[in-house]
Amino acid sequence: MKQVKYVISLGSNLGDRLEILKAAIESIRLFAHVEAVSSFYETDPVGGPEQPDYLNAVLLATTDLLPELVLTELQKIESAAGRVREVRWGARTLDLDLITAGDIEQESDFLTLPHPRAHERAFVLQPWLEIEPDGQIPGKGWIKALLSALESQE
Ligand code: A4P
Ligand code: MG
Repeated sequence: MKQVKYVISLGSNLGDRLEILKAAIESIRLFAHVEAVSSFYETDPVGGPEQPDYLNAVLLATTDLLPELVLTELQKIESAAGRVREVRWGARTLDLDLITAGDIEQESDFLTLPHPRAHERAFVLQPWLEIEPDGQIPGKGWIKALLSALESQE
C-alpha cells in the first residue's frame, strides 16, 4: 500500500493542555509513523465565543491508512480525551484536524482536504513551518508565503 504523508494539527484549551496534547501524540504513534512534532505554542483563540487561550502544535506522520480512516482514528482520540461537541469553535479538551494528506484534494461533510481554513490560521502555519520549512498546501501555496501574507494583514 502507498504511504501518504499527513499534516495533523493539535489544539487544546481546556484541562491540562500539555498533558492532553502529549497523550494525543502517543496515541497517533499507535497507527502512524510520526516523523516530526513542532513545539507547543500558546495562542489567542480565533473565532467562536470567548474562551481560554489554546496550546497548539502540528505533527507530520506517514501511514498507508486512507484519510477517512485516519480522521476516524483522530476522532476516537478526541473522544477519549473527553471532547464534547457542543458549540462550534467553542472550547475543547482536544481538537485534532487533518490539514493535508499528501496532494489529495477532496470535499465532503466528513472530510475536506486540505482543511478549508488552515491557510488562514497562524496557529496551524507557524508550528508547521517550524518542522517543514518547504511545506505547501495543495491549491494554496507555500506555507511560508501564506504566513507572511497573514502577518502583513495584521
Ligand atoms: N471535517 C471535515 N474536514 C475535516 C478535516 N480536514 N479535519 C469535519 C478534521 N475534521 C474535518 O469538526 C467538525 C466536522 O468537520 C467533523 O465532523 C469532521 O468530520 P469538529 O472537530 O467536530 O468541530 P470544530 O473543531 O469545532 O470545527 P472545525 O470546523 O474543525 O473548527 P476549526 O476550524 O478546526 O476551529 N483558535 C486557536 N488559537 N487555536 C485553535 O486550535 N481551533 C478552533 C477550531 C477555533 N479557534 C482556535 C482553534
Ligand atoms: Mg476540528
